[in-house]
Amino acid sequence: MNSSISRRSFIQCAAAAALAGLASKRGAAQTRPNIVFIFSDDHADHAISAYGSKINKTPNIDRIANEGAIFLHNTCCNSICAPSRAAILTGKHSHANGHRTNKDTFDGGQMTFPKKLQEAGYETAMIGKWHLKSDPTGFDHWEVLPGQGAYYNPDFRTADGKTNYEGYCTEIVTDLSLTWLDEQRDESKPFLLMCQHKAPHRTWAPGPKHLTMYDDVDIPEPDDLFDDYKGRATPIRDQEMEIDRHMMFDWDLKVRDYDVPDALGRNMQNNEVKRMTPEQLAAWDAAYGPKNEAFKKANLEGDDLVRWKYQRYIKDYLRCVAGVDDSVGRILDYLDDRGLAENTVVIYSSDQGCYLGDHGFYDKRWMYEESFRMPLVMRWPAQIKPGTKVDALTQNIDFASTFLDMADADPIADAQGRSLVPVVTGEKPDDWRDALYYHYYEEGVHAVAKHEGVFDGRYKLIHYYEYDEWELFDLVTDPGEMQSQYGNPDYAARTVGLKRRLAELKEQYAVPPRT
Ligand code: SGN
Ligand code: CA
Repeated sequence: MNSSISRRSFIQCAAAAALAGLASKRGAAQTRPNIVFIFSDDHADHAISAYGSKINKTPNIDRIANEGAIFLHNTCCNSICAPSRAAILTGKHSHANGHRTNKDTFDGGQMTFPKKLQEAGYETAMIGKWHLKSDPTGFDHWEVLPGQGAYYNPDFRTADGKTNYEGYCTEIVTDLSLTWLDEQRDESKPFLLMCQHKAPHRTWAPGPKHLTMYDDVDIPEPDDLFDDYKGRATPIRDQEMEIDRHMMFDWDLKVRDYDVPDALGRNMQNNEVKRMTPEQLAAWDAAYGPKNEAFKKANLEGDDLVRWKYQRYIKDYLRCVAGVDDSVGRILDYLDDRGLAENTVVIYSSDQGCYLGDHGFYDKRWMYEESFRMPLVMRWPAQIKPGTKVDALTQNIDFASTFLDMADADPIADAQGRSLVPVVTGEKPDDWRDALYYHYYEEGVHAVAKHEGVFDGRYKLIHYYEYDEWELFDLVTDPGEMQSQYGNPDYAARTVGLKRRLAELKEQYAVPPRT
């Protein structure tokens, strides 16, 4: 592919940006902002230094937070990929947009924020991981990975068919995004660019530039890497997402030719390795080969083996994150170079959080903090004061209303989320929500029980309704959610109150009764 971005003069672009801004309801002098929404897959906020990560640095994502706002209590309504993306596009909970699990197909006929932006005169593009099965709607331009997509030499789907690019996915998605910004968009219009990375999703395959990053350090372990799953309801003991028991040596941990199955009897061959060019494979083997030999010689067992698996997992995950952070830097630099930074909102987020050894897990799905929380940082020079910290309870269903508000476009009439613009510009409405609703519906891979729940900023009540079991956590006294207080008489009144709040939220959002 052509990764060299042709350069237009600063003056030409600045003039186009000025023309693009029509007089808005926000004030005649102000132009409608461009929106660059950078999104990744499974990037937990505790792997972002702006959120206080103890394990890595993300200087470019931090730049957005420092020059704009960081949301401290942003969450997803359903901690799984496609449902989170559908909630973002529609501004609605999963039951209302029809996308409850990764197995569903997105109804692209329904109203979404990109469609509303188009109606308002925006040029829209979607590049990277889409994962909603149906073709994207509401975009003037789209190039998406089929399904989960591949890290190495990925295929893309476009309106004209399939294409393939040689290289590393995060870099290719960035190149395609910059090419659209620089050469393909209609410069007479304000724009929405959705730049959506596959990284750092399983199987956490780092790019050539980061294969040996962290080789000489030990990454700190979470306190609950060896969680015994006591003090919680039954489902946490029945899951299949433990680093110890449910990671495959070849597929997940990149130890080739090591014939030891996981606790489920599996040891599949890593699919990325099969896609690589000889040069890519040589670089990969040069990076992993000696480390794998040392691992085999060490004959690790028990906790030492778990610790080794954690290090291999977290380093690969963080190497993928480093690629995403580099991409953010390239996009910020591009906006600076072209004089577009001032009138462009830049947002960074990810479809859900992820367990980074927390509770001994990888993956997501639970309402427990590490995958319930979604990172959200936002820079908008004209409206957001640098260093803004948002305490309000916010959720992915708020994104659509937020983007439409920023653009002064019509809202989605029946959206269930609310614009974050007042919240982030310091005028939090008095009637801002005091509790969040959550509902996870999927069955199958990783064996996480269906559950719904409510979180009020301190207390979290979770109902595993197919088990008819509950958990109640006080995040102030038990931030790690290690000891459920459900059934503890000291929490009886609190439990009644939270159950009532859960019922009210279900009524407010018109959650259909379970059949
Ligand atoms: C794949 C992964 C799972 C992951 C789901 C959903 N396996 O099936 O570990 O939970 O995707 O992830 S993999 O080894 O094939 O990657 S999601 O983010 O798309 O919802
Ligand atoms: Ca995901």
